[in-house]
Amino acid sequence: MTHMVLEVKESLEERCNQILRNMEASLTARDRVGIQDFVLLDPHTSESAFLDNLRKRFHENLIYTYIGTLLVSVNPYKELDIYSKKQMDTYMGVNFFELDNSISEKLNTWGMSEFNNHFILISGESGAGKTEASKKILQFYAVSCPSTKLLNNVRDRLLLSNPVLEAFGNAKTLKNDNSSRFGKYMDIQFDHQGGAVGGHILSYLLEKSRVVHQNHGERNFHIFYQLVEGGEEDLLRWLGLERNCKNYRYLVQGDCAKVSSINDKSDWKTVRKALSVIEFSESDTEHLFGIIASVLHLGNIKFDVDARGYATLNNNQEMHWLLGIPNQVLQQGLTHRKIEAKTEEVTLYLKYKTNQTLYARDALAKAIYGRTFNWLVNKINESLANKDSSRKTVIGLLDIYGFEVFSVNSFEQFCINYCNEKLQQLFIELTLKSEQEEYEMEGIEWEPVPYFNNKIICDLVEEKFRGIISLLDEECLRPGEATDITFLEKMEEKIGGHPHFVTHKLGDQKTRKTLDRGDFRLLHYAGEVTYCVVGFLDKNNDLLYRNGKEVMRQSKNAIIKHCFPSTEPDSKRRPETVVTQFKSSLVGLTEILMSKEPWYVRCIKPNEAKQPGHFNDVLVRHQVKYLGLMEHLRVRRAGFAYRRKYEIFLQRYKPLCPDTWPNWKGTAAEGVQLLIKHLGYKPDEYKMGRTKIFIRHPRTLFATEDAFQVCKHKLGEIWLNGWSCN
Ligand code: AOV
Ligand code: MG
Repeated sequence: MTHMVLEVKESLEERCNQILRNMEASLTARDRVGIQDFVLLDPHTSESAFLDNLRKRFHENLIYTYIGTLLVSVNPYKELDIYSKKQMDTYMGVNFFELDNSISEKLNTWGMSEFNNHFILISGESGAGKTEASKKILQFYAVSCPSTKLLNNVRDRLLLSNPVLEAFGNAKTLKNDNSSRFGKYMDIQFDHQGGAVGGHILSYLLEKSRVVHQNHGERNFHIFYQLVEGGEEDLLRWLGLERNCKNYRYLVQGDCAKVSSINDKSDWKTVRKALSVIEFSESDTEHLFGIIASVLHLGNIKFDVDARGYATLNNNQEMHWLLGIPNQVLQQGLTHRKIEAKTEEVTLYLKYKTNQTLYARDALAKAIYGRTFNWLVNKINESLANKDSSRKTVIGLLDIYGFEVFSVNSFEQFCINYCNEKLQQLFIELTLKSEQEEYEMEGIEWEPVPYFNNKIICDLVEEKFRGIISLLDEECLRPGEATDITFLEKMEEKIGGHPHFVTHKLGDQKTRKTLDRGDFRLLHYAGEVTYCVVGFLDKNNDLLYRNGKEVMRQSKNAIIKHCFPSTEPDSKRRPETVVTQFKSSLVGLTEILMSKEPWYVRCIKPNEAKQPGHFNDVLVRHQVKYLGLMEHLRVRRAGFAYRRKYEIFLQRYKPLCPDTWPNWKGTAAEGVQLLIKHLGYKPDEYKMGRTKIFIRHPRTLFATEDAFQVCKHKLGEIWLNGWSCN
């Protein structure tokens, strides 16, 4: 046994030396290509030096740089040859100090070295590369999984769920030609051998308003254009569609149906193929495309106006048969509002004026699309469900819409930016704040690193009774009396003094920029955003009149039937508002994430022009600032890359020392002390806290882990007899 432990120790030293040699080699290359881990830069790195390093690497096509365990990624805006299967294979089983420029090497180290559940939080502003990063990560896991027929099946479904969800949930905006208009959290489930055995997707607040309205230069969701441009002749004929996006009102408001970076025809083929792999039946796809076509027809419905200004449906229309709803019912639903009678026996129908009819039509289109999207996510989840209930390791991937600022910002941007504030808050909690608090709690000497805590902005938005969400909901409860302007006035009254809130009335002293009367400005962690208050109440209420639902219940389309079930209560109570539902779903998401081990990818957008090779210093510096990267570096550099409870550390690594293996009778802390002495840890490499060991550099841990793997291999027999170290 002693002999074996000695051997392991030798291999540990050799491994440490090898890692150091590789790091030195990487240091000599640094002048040209920059350095791949900021932690290795000069201890007094300035923001300019930080930027220089990012820029150097960007121009060498080295888009990934670490800060310890955080990965910084700069969008190259061009395809790089670093994601091929061959490249990915090179990274398997190798620690990240030994390689350059790979997202997968990092993942490999992160992945399944310990049997914890992990999540990867990918953040950055719109167009910074979050969705691409999440796809690369998924691809890496898919490629690195063991291959069996069953596993390949799961792999293909996991991979192909992406183009489907992107078709229905992404759209061209002014910031990004493939902008995510919903939030996505995906769990990938692994078995003990590292095979992906299943997955599950949670989606967050789809930007439904895009179905009926797009700003100039933007598009509706990709799927509409894919169907019209790429749909097979027979299919289009059956759906009553013409091959010309310009003919559909819901597709032309942004005046940019064609986008040079997007090939709707080939994307259509990909989606078709993906749907079949995810096991959508013929009838599912028929019904699904029937709905997409119906939404387009709905947008084109014309109304006549009678002598008294009431709307009647122009009769020459052919949409009714698509959803299988009798024409009469549809007409009634779109032009009349059902009024709740107190006695229950009498039902009153009020005729709509034209603008009300248009409102009812758009509300219906949004509801149909939104509910269909949820159905789609559920359907994909059924296909990804893990059939085997044995213990799984889970890796969660979070890819949400990034922080965005347009020239006019509305309720949608408010929700998206609020969500980004929450994620920034989570990041701060888990890194800058808790990390420093932990050192204090564990009695580790520590020079505090100051940072901006955006909790003040989260509170401004979500605090009970006086936060913006509460005030908005309050106004939504006063139909007929409240307006967007009374909401604005209420904010001025209740939160006017807040340092992150400005309106026209409150004066310009805080930002010195003019504001219109209908605007309010929030000073977000990532910058100022001016929101136009128009439409906030309406979008937050998201009312679909009761008879809209009733109409849909008569549909013969199976998906619509499912989405508008007759069991859905026609609640007399008001449903929760959109933003309150969103707030609760973010609380749920935070809970999921807090139960897992976090890893971070912080994405940076190098320029606004979406061009390769352009590195805009001002833009990047701003992102480096608000993403808190310098603070993170300071904490990382002065701190410890790895920490574990003594018990867990000892349990895993005790076979590496004859004094602790197989049984150790003393306290866990004493055992760890003996163990690391035996392994030759240098005094400045670690600290012993009250309950945990803290290890400064990952390389020390990697070497220990490698030695453990060798030992595990050699001890295989004994292992099986019950002295498990896991
Ligand atoms: P986002 O997810 O962060 O924005 P994307 O991941 O969609 O941004 O990236 C925007 C575009 O940048 C992509 O469509 C690609 O053209 C390019 N790109 C990003 N990352 C890479 C990469 N690693 N390699 C090559 N091209 C890349 V948003 O969803 O709008 O917040 O909501
Ligand atoms: Mg995205």
